[in-house]
Amino acid sequence: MPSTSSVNASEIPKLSKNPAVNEWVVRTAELTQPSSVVWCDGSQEEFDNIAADLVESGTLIRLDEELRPNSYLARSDAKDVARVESRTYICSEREEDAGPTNNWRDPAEMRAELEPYLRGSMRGRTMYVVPFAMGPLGGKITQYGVEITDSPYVVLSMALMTRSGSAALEYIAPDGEWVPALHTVGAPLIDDEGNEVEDVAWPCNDTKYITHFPETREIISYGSGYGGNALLGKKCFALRIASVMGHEEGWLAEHMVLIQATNPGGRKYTITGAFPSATGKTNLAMMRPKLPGWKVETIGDDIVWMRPGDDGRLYAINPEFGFFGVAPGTGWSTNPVAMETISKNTIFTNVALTDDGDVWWEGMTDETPEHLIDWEGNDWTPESGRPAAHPNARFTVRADQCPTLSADWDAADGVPVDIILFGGRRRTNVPLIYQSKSWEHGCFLGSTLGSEQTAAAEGPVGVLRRDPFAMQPFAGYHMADYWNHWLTFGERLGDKAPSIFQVNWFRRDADGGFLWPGFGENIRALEWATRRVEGAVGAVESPIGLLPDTSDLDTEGIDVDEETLRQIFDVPTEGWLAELEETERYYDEIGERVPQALREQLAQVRAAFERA
Ligand code: GTP
Ligand code: SPV
Ligand code: MN
Repeated sequence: MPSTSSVNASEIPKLSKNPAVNEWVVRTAELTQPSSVVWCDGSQEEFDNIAADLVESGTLIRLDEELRPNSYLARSDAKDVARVESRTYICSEREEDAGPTNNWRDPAEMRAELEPYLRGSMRGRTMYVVPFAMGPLGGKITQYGVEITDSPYVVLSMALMTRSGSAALEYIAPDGEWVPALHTVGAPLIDDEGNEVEDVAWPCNDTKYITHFPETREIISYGSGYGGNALLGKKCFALRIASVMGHEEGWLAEHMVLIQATNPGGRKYTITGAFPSATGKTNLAMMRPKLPGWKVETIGDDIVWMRPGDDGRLYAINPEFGFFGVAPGTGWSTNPVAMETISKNTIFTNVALTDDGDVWWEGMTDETPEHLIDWEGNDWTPESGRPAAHPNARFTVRADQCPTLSADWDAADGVPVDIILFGGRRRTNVPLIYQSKSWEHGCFLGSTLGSEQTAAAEGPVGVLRRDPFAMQPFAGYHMADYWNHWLTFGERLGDKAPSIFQVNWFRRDADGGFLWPGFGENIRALEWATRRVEGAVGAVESPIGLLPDTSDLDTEGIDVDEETLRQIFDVPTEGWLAELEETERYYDEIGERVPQALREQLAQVRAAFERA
């Protein structure tokens, strides 16, 4: 039974050294009217108690202890399965600062619009206060936040995904900076007339708001309990708010994977890669390289913060503490490291349940089980004609369970970057790998990144959309200013700038099959990139950039013949002229602020095709 009375403000503990944190907690409780307030300490005991309560209430199913120790399955509401970009807002003072890629609202108007939704939104529920750090505690690049949420599932997720609880709270100094992040599922257990409402396994609201206030560095999220809508340290803070911070302070917040690849000679390369949602970051982060003698170590799979160090190089950290990875397509043959990582202590959301109490999803094993309970809780057989797991089903797990985690992953001030990759899902046009001719040309490649849509957000799957730097849904300010910010690093870093490459693991043949085996074989493309960085191998000039001489690409032992290689590296003039026209239209949409340097790059590529 929910308590019908809301918490008394005078009874709320004030645990922060920072009075603004305490005041915000009290003010939020007065607004949302929960029945109790709990400050989370981040302990294992706290985690286990909340998980046990959620099992009892039916939100979590405890998986078989032998097959999947200390792990849980959650099934979301069928209308709450991914990020909702259509309901995501950047509320900057001036509309032009949000730019054409964001939904904009006036901050005062948005606050007024949200107020009636937030008022009483936590009635009958517990309000949890979760202090968290993005980055290693005490690190130079690290930022702090406090998420208030009425979702215990979110509390567990934050415990796995961030450094959270008392330890993080300690680092929020009395006058230190911190980001308030308010989250409610928008499903009070007591209605406006004071009547009790029955709880459901996955409370949420049909109305959703994911709002950001960049000037005041605030986040308010209403109505969803899923992923980036609700784990506010992730896309809301570490990308949308942090990108604004980085723009003002001279650093970069990026939707990137971060790995170290070591060659057989023992030389280690730090590689970051911007790939749109569900386009291979986790797979690259945990790659088991198929070339003999190579080793890949994991630092991050989704978000990277980078800033120039004292030695003039670009240093990168992963601000997160865990992985929220796409389950479908992750299997023993494609990504064994991920499979080991999620062998225990994992929360799965929207995957299928096996008859013996384990999880399953499309692509996990070669054989499909004969019977499952699907992600919506219904009986399922291979004849059902629908996927057993939702295409955006995910696992949530701490990074330190990853067997390939780098010893440097926690390095307070990060690791210096050698190579930056940009990659999308592209059936046509884009070769497996090519190098940019310069930093500016590399920024051009980033700005023109396109990808076929996935189930990670609303919209038609498979349709090509522009996703510059994989940041289309995540840049918290004007996209053209963001491009310009990238351009400024060329001068700042000079000859210490990382080398930039474009990659595409997803090119198809005429029958729609993938031309390139992908996954662990992608090391063959990376190997070429590292040899380019060493100056150990030449490249072939083309209108779009520096291509490998295909004889320099190691294809020994894989089923890629010369004709396939030709298709993988083909640069069709007609297809590219159409693409460039499309790019020009896209630049026009972004508007007058598009940096002249990028317009010039576009003109140069076009001129090169016309010359050819
Ligand atoms: P977010 O967490 O949404 O930001 O995405 P992500 O980029 O981390 O996505 P992830 O690595 O989980 O990729 C998801 C999908 O990409 C899965 O369906 C994989 O099977 C597929 N994938 C990853 N790498 C490759 C590859 O090299 N080739 C092919 N064909 N598919 C790949
Ligand atoms: C993405 O969509 O890029 C994700 C998943 O990484 S979410 O955290 O839900 O945004
Ligand atoms: Mn992502």
